[in-house]
Amino acid sequence: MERLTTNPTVNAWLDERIALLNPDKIVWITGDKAQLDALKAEACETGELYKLNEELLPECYLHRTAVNDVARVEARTFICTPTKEEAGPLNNWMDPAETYKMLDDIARDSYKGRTMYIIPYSMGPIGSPLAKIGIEITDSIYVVSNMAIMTRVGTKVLEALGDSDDWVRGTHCKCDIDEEKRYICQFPQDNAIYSVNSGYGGNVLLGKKCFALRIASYQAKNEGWQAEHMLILGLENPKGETKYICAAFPSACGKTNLAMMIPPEGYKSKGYKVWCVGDDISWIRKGADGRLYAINPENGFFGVAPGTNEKSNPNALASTKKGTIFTNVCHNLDNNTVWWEGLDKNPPTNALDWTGKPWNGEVDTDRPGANPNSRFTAPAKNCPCLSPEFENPNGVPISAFVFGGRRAKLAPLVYQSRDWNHGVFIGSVLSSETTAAATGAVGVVRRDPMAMRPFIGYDCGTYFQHWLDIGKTLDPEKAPKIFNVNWFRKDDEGHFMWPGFGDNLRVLEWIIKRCDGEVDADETPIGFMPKPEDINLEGLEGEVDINRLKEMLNVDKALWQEEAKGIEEFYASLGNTVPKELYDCLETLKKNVG
Ligand code: OXD
Ligand code: MN
Repeated sequence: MERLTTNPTVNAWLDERIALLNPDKIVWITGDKAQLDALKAEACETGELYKLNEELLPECYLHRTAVNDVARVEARTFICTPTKEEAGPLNNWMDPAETYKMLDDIARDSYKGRTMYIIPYSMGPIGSPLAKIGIEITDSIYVVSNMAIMTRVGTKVLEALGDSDDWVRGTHCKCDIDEEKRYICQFPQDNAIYSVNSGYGGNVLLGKKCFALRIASYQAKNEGWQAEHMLILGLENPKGETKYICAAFPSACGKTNLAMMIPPEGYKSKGYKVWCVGDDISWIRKGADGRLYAINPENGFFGVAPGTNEKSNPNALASTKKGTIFTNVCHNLDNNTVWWEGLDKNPPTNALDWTGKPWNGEVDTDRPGANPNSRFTAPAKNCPCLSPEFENPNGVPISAFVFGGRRAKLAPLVYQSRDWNHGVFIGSVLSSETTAAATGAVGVVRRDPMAMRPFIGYDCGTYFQHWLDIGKTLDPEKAPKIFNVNWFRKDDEGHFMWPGFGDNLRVLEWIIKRCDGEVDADETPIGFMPKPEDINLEGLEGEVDINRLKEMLNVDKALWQEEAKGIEEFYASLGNTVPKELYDCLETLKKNVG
């Protein structure tokens, strides 16, 4: 075999994998555009990809996954640590030795008659002190093409790796897309990921959730940094000063929309700008000046298509206009473009639905044109508000961490933690009420600590301890301030009280003012809250007035007593690794709202 590196650990691993998987052909992904284009052309011949209208959507493709393979599968995702305790109560666990054997038995000879693609990739700008390298092998051109958008791939990555052993081994085998034999396994101690019987994004683009969150969170604990499920945005004021915020939200809370939001008119005309550094994942480390710096380890957006439109997120929509791969959206046959629910009010009448069956545009919820979890994989460089700091190898300095979820009645529009440990407490009990978008009952509170529930690669209580430990290394003056937001509060009639989208900037502005010590706050039983007159409501006349805002900032003690009970139960379910400091915060909360 031709080799693109002399790295002995890479070559030994590849030799072992090749002997097991038995490919007909081996192709190293070099990162050259010509190679990637040729592969996509090949995939178009087999039907794996479909080339879209070159004038309207240049260099864009459509892919359909198997109908049984349209989302991440948490039930089939495993953390394989030597002991079950290391994986903790929130993860599925299997024994590493037994799991390797089982997966090898499933994957053996599965590349026969196929090509093995070797993808060297960097999470983060190549050579950045915050970046890390992985190698994924796959038998799917769809995976190669997506990885080439979502990460930095190719020969340059191998040059940066040199002879180092610090890289993540990723094996992906499509096999037969058999649900019963689908496994997404992480081996944190071995820097290894093994994914079989899926061809869907989150399960097979191994740099994303598998590496950048599950494996990286484990590495981060051992190496003194943080891998978080957080967007990064920069808020530039009219003086040209930019402050950066990292924010974590569970699914279906509008994270990509917040990361790319357009300031409301009054702000825009004054010169405020929002810059997107990342929409999903942050890798965070202390810099030489004692502040925390974050990079986005990704190089593209793997966004949910339905609901993305000119109003909800024009920047995301613009990002999909070139060099994008669409997965499981509706195919408009009249002009060979794509459509999804919520794009506009004109569904195509001559179309194929996401499964490839004829579809006539009848908006019938039983048979949508696009799968509700259909996606776009779009290059970050397409984003009109991409931060000029996107490629900065040292990352951006973080002023604030923001946690948020959907709580119809409980959480106020915004509040600030009393200190770092209290902020960790707030993140640790992050919760969201289920929406109709997910299966199961609507309105049920799901605890999703730091929005990391399916992504912590080790024990949850130990992860909380790591957050507390990071705090101990920071000068409180330099540590990011920690906040909670709730864009989804409802009034007694069930109407959302806050307009959301671009108007969320009004809340971010208050957050930055708090970080800069420019504004006072009221101390309440749950933390610091804005004085209502300090949230700018100019331009919201007729939508939100000061009385409505006061309602949104109300803390209902009876509801918080219930919440404290829920937190107590949640902590109890996590076992004895939940740090004492967090129980102390819970006691304070109980006392304050009792
Ligand atoms: C995602 C997710 O796809 O968090 O980003 O599920
Ligand atoms: Mn995510």
